Amino acid sequence: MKIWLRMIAFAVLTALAMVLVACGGGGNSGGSSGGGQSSGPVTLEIGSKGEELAYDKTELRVAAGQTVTLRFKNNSAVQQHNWILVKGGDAEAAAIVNAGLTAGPAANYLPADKSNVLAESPLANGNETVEVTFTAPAAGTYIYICTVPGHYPLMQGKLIVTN
Ligand SMILES: [Cu+2]
Repeated sequence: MKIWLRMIAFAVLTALAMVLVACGGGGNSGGSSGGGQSSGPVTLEIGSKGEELAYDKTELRVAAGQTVTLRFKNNSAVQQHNWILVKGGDAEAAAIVNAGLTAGPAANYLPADKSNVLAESPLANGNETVEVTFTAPAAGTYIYICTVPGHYPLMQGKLIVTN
């Protein structure tokens, strides 16, 4: 009987140890993704450059398919800004800005047709921080812009998406 009890106790302890190791291992691998295609979610921080019509970062990098949370801090006290990721180039960006002008602030200065808008932050008031989470598009170079009237083309940057 004692041998049986010992064997059961040993089995239970072994099972517990394996569970603990599995949990610890999972946590470790999650924290140390070494790049490549299996990149985990990422948070990018960007702000506006004081009272200038500019972002404080004009280049951001992510991996295709990566879940991206972009946190945008409006560092201006008086200006409104947003962060809009455009599908296309300067022509598409200008078209979005022009349509957004008519749409107004309630529509985040964006057209109703958002086929060329890949991601949009809410409109950030002075000293406000806003966020947007999106899936990084296919590899390539994309532009991000602010659609508040008069801010584009000054206020823009490049999002470089790698494989
Ligand atoms: Cu702006």
